[in-house]
Amino acid sequence: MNNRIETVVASIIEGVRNALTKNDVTFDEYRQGIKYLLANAASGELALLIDVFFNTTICNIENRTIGGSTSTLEGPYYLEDAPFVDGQLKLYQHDNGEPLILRGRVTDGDSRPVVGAVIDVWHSTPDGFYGGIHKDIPADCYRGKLTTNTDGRYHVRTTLPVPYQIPHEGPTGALLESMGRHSWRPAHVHYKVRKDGFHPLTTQAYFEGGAYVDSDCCEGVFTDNIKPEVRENGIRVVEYDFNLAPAASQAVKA
Ligand code: MBD
Ligand code: FE
Repeated sequence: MNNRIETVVASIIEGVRNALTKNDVTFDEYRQGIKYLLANAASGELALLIDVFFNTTICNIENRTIGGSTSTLEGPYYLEDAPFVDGQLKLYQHDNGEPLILRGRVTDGDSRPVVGAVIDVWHSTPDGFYGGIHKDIPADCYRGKLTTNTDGRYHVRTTLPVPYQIPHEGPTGALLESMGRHSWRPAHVHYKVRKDGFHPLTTQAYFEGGAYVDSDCCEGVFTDNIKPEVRENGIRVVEYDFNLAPAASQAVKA
């Protein structure tokens, strides 16, 4: 018997029962719901469906309990095995997206540099897909691991991501549509920052003034994540510093 599972699952069951009761859901609708979930799972979109509605909730909890920089959703397209890169993400074929530099500094709770932190960076292709997830673009494109230097700094060149429409031919898009919601996310860059002794930080950068920054279908945009449009010698730069909370604080709220 696992008490944590009992507590959380019992509470989820209660929440679902309340929703069914409140809306006088019919047996027919109940069966339709089951059919929908089975079809969604069969299509391989279950992680997407769950992330769209619930990943931000988990981030809000982390932001309340862990400290460090603001975390936001990982989404379903993180791949653990992205290659280490040196200064440049691999682009796909005739990429004529706008050049973009990502850089910044990783620090600890005392503003000291975190040296040797590993930062996974991943983002959409200039035509709105993810390497290794959609179409023909290989998994090592638009993804890579960076390591912070002796000053805690990182930098990498890539091309500007674009607003991202979550797969809308599938059951997740269909559900959003029948709810009268759109299926777009603002253009974003994902980051996952890790170093032994610290709580991992998963977050994203959004581009100030960009489409859907105010109406992300995943509700994952927090003010701290919105970065101004900065150019250096004509090239777009996103400067993003990350502050890591100690790993021990994971246990604080047990
Ligand atoms: C994404 O690219 C994403 O970042 C999230 C959170 C959900 C779906 C697709
Ligand atoms: Fe994404």
